[in-house]
Amino acid sequence: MKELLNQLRSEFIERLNAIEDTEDLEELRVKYLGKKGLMTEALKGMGKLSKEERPVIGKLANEISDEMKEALVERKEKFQEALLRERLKREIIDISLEKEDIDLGHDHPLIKTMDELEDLFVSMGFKIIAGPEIESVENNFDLLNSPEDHPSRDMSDTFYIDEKTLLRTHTSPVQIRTMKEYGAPIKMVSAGRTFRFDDVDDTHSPMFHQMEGLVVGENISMADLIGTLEIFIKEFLGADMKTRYRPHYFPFTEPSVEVDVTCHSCHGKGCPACGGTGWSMELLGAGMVHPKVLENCGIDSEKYTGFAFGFGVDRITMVKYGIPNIRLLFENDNRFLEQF
Ligand code: FA5
Repeated sequence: MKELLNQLRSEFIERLNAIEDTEDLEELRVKYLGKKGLMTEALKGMGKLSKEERPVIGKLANEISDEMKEALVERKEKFQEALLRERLKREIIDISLEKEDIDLGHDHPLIKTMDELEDLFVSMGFKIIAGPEIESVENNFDLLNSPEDHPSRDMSDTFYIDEKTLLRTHTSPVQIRTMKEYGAPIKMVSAGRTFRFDDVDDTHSPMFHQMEGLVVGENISMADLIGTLEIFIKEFLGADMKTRYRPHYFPFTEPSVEVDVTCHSCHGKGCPACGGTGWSMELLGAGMVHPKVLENCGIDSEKYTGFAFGFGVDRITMVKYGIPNIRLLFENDNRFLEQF
C-alpha cells in the first residue's frame, strides 16, 4: 500500500511537470484527487490493513494528497504569472505616440436654448413638465376650445395617426394635461417637438419646437403675462430688445396677443431681413386662459384666472444668434453646428 501511494506521488509529479496549461492541471487533479480518483481508489484497500498499519498509511495518504494539492496550486500560480507577464508585454502603452485630435460634440443650439430657458423659468418659480409628441385630438383641440371647423383640425393640415390621435400641432395640450393632473394653482413650462403640414421656407418647418408656459392662480392678470414675457425676452435676447404686442385670436385664450421683438439684424432700423419693418418674424402667441378651458380641466373659473404663452424655440434661437434660415437648424452640417 505504501509503495502504491509513493508510486502515485512520483507519477503525479512527473505528469505535473509535463503539463503546459491550466486546463490540463484540472484534468490531472480530477484524475488523482477527485472523488473517484486514483488516491481514493488506492485507499479502498485500507480495510485489509492491520489496526497498527491503518493510521500510518492514513497519515501518509493525507501527506501525499496535501503535497499534490500544494504542487497543483504552485503550478497554477506559475501559469497565471506567465500569462500576466505575456499580457503586459502585449498591452504595453506607447506613451510617445501622438494622439489624434478627437472632436468632442456639444449641445445642438436648440437644446442649448431649451436648457437655458428652462433654467430661466425655473429661477422664476416655474415647474418643468414633459408632454408626449403623439397626442389625443381631445387634448390637442377639443379641450382647448378649438372649434370643429378650425382649419388646423383639417386632415390635410395635421399629421393624424388615426381619427383620435395625431402628432401634436402645438405644445398647448400640455396645459390640459397639467391642469387635469395638478389643478390650480400651477406655474409650468413645457418644451418639445411639434408638427404641422407646413411647407418649408426660411421660417417654417413641418417639424419644429415650441415652449409652452402656463400660470393659473387667484388674481392672475394680463399684467402678470406681460411682466413675465418682458423678463424672459430681455433675459434671453438682451436688455435692449423691444417688444410689440398685436391683438390676435386663439380659441383657448381671451384676450389673445401675438408678440414680436426688435429685428436682430438691423436692431429696429429696418432692413431686408425684416422687410423694412424693424421687427422680427412672429415669435409667440399668448393670452389669458379662456374660462371654458379652465372648466374643461375641472378648475373653477370664478375663483381662478390664468395666462398662457407658446413660442417657437427654433425662431427665438434664430433671433438670438442671427440665423437667417430655419433649415440650417435641421441639416446637421458640422460647419454650422461648430459655431455654437
Ligand atoms: C400656437 O401654436 C399656440 N398654441 C400658442 C399659444 C400658446 C397661444 C398659449 C396662446 C396661449 P402659433 O400657431 O402662432 O400658436 O405658433 C406659435 C409659434 O410657433 C409661432 O409664433 C412661431 O414662432 C412658431 N411656429 C409656428 N409654426 C411654425 C413652423 N411651421 N415652423 C417654425 N415655427 C413655427
